[in-house]
Amino acid sequence: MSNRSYSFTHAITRKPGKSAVDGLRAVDTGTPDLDTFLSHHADYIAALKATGAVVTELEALEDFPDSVFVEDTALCLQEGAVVLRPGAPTRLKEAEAMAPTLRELYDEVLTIEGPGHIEGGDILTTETEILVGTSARTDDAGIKELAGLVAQWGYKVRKLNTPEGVLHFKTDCSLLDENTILSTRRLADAGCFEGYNVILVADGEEACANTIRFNEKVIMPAGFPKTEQAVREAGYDVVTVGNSEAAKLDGGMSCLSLRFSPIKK
Ligand code: CIR
Repeated sequence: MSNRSYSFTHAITRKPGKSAVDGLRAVDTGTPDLDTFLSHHADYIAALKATGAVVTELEALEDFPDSVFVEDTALCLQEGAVVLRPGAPTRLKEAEAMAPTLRELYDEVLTIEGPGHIEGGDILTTETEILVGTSARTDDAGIKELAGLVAQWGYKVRKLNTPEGVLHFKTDCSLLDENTILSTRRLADAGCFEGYNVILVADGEEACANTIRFNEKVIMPAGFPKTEQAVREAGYDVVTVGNSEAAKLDGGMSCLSLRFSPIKK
């Protein structure tokens, strides 16, 4: 069975900078501690590498407090990458800063030119389709432009709604395998995962719905024992990584990397 949606040879990460303390957040739950953030970030990279991935580790960009959350800057597929257009004004130019790295790794790099906006946190690539949630950061025009670009590589884009008050579509869901999605109840109840198996995160553990499947591992944030157990019991090989500091900035496991296997000509 093909599994291009979670088998990856490469990842890109970016170190959190000192300016991360000024990162965007919906609710202030305290200032992230940079040393702890750096230590969690190193654990995260080690978890990616342990699956066999080559990780491009970029230096911090102090001008962009949220630039550790590289996922929002690009959509990485096998055939090429698309530089996105973040809807948060303070993050718009982060995408441009990622483009040279993508050009080193891919033959083809396309760009969302606007006027629409789209962030990677709103995009869930499954084996058969690309699901994109509209949100405060991602609008219809951004989704339409993305759909037009990726059609040339044979991808279908399906537009959905991110639940009200939720930052990104993938704040509430993750891909576990070809047919299985980990989701919060509120997102699954919206009916967007028909045809997929859904594993629900435990009530009260919604903050771990943002998890990643990376090769043979499911990388989950630490501290969500009921959901971790459910995912293990479903047969997945789980590794947990501390996420307390990224969580203060509404960030989780997917936000911290771009994951892909570029096809080089
Ligand atoms: C932001 O608000 O943009 C960052 N503080 C968090 C971004 C999280 N990214 C993601 O879910 N893909």
